[in-house]
Amino acid sequence: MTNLFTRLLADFPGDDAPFAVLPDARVVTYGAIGEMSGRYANLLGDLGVAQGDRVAVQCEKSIDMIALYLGVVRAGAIFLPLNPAYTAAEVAYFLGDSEARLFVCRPDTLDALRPVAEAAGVGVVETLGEDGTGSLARAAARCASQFSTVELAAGDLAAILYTSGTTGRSKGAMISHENLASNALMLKDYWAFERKDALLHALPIFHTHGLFVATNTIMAAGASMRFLPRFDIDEVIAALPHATTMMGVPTFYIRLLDDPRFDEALVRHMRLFISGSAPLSADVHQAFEARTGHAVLERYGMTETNMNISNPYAGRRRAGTVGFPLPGVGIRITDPETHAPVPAGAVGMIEIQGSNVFSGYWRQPEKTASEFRDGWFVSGDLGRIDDEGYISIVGREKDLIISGGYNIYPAEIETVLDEIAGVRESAVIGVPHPDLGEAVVAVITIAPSGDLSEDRILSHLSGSLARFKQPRAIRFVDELPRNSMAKIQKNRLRERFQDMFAGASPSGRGS
Ligand code: MLC
Ligand code: AMP
Repeated sequence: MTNLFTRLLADFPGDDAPFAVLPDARVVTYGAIGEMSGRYANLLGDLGVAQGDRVAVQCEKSIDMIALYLGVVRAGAIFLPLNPAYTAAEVAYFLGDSEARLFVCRPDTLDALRPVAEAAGVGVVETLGEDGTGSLARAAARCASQFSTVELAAGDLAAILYTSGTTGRSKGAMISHENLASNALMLKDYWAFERKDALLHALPIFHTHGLFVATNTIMAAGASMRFLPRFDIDEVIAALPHATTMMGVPTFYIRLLDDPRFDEALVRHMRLFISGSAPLSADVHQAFEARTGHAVLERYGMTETNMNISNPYAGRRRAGTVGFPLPGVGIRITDPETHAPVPAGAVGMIEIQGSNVFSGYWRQPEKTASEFRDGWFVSGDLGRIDDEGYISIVGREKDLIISGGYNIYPAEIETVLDEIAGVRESAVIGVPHPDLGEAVVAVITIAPSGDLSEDRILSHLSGSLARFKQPRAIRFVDELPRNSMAKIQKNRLRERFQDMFAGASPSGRGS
């Protein structure tokens, strides 16, 4: 019984139990999602997708996309979700690198993406719309709903999620059935999810948080979700009275606090608010508790490891900390150079071990080897354990920006900037932003003869990089600060530009 699907549903709540309540009030039961996933699993076989084949999906959030995810898992194929914001150039890389067998895109992007998929060698291209339309959904409707879930070995892969890197190309994190099943079953108990819980689900489902932490944990508990297409403040406020729990990135909580309708009465009935994917500031944590009486439960995870550290459900949830190692997860804090454990209370590299930790990066053995030390995964995050055992994330050794819960690697943006004629040098930094936590800013030096404007640079980037990675501002400087080793001192740039978004209100979010 190693298939993730079977393990998540080991304590099956019954065919009639609600699984998801959709925005139009339609209720999808556990029986219905089981049948939908069975149809997709049968269809995959008809399309020639075999066990271990990659199924890349770039679609809007929908219940059919969840059913497709479960169908892929049941068939023993590998689910590879892609952010709908990715450009054709970005998709081309993911399809080629993963050697996907099937690519599913939105009906309205088919014309643009079919040639991209064909050039990448993908054999089959189908479509799936957010309203359950598209060639894949039509074909699935003609398939049998009964499917015998494939038995697998624990290490077999369920998903590949691409994460960018500090250098070079994006890496596909290989995530197994065991990684996901062990984490979801543990989280269900640790966060006390029960059948009667209803999770307000406004996260995207192409990432760890919305797909694995939210959806898998709900299935493991036999609970249900209020399934919203995205975080829209009006829809979230309308859905809160029907939910018992919510999971979100810090931007969700910042936006809720910025809305006067969000008050104690609206959420008095709620059991739990969970935050992760980016740091929740102690200020936001305290403001939330003052407004609602609820202490947000902050936890820490990664694509490569799922969830690692969490504040307690029953004990004190400490603002500015991520809590304790989760059951079955080993955490050690080490010297970044020597990897020897640091003295108690000192800051060091967070290293992780456990059945939640991925097996490596798709076809990048050297990269995999360089991120593991003696069987411990080196997170790139810096942390400290206090004398009560609470862990704080105090910084990152990796050059990474987290904007609204999305990871953005400066190196990727700098590479595209440096290709622009007239750009001499670039340094991309994260600057504090009241809505997104951090916003991307590019600091540039241009050639003496160059007459590059901010608009020209941004329009060049728009063809290559997803919108969320594009800088919110460009700053031109004569010289980039460097240390004695000639390395750009990004900390000095961050200091110089740290107040540039200080005046913007959370709801005035674009700028
Ligand atoms: C959207 N935009 C962003 C952005 N999201 N820009 C920077 N960072 C982001 N996160 C762009 C839009 O394309 C738009 O472009 C402009 O910003 C304004 O959009 P918006 O309407 O304000 O954004 P919105 O659609 O409301 O989205 C913001 C958000 C969303 C925070 C609700 O990004 C979101 O749901 N984030 C969650 C990400 C997540 O799930 N991360 C988990 C990763 S897993 P334009 O063209 O209009 O200017 C992980 C592991 C773990 O990290 O531990 O969980
Ligand atoms: P991702 O690669 O998208 O999975 O993002 C993982 C990264 O998000 C981690 O390595 C951390 O840097 C960051 N992260 C996740 N949760 C938290 C948190 N609660 N506090 C601070 N950083 C976090």
